[in-house]
Amino acid sequence: MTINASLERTELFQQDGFALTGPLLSPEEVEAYRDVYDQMLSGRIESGDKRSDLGSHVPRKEGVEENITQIMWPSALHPPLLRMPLHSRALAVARELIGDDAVLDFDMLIHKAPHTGVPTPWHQDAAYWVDLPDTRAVSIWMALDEATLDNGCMWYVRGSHREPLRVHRPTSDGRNIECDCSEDEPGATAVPLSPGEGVAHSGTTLHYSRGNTTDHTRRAYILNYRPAAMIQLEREQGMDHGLENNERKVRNKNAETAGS
Ligand SMILES: O=C(O)CCC(=O)C(=O)O
Repeated sequence: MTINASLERTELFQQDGFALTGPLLSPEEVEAYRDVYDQMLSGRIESGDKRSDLGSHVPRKEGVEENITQIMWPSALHPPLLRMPLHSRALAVARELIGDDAVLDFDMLIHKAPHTGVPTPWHQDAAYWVDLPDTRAVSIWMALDEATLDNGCMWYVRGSHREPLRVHRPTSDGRNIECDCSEDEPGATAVPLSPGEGVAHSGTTLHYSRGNTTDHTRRAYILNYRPAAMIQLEREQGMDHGLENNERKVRNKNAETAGS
């Protein structure tokens, strides 16, 4: 499968802060990723402290392991993923969108099991990250299931990447972060996707997803890219997105809550 380099996609990304990538995987390839994904969810491939609950601030219903399962660094936990097609295709899209010096910073899985019903809190990714002199960053969010309004497709606020970071605060249990925003915000846009399709967003684009209220699972694979020199700067400051220490907090001074 070839990825069409399209000027339109780059322009949309710069203008809106997000843009569809189009198909990244064939149906057969989607099946292969689902297989690895499910082995991670079941624990057959261990994820240790890289696994956490992005919705842990909401009481879990009986029998629910996590409201929103988040597994950082699947490619480090299971290196064969690096040789599967997604990484090279997503890298090509990332380079088209933010420049040829983009390399993989980290990857992650975010899963919403049927009827867990917990929204991903509104946030801008950059609030989780240390402030860097070059802020170019792109996340490629790829659906492994049909992503719909009711199972938690992504929502973005068009143009929010050009505004200052909002103040972020820890979620009520202190394990994740959030900011004020809603679906009523001007420019808020839902992005339903088919399996194997992706959407790219910048590090400063406001986003969230509804809880999964359906009978079906919502699996997403997310890959984050930024300039190689900035990754080196991050790592020098101990920022590795959970590879060594999976602590999720406000790190960007521009997004700090007064007194937190
Ligand atoms: O999958 C989700 O619900 C949230 C994804 C997200 O926050 C991200 O990709 O940065």
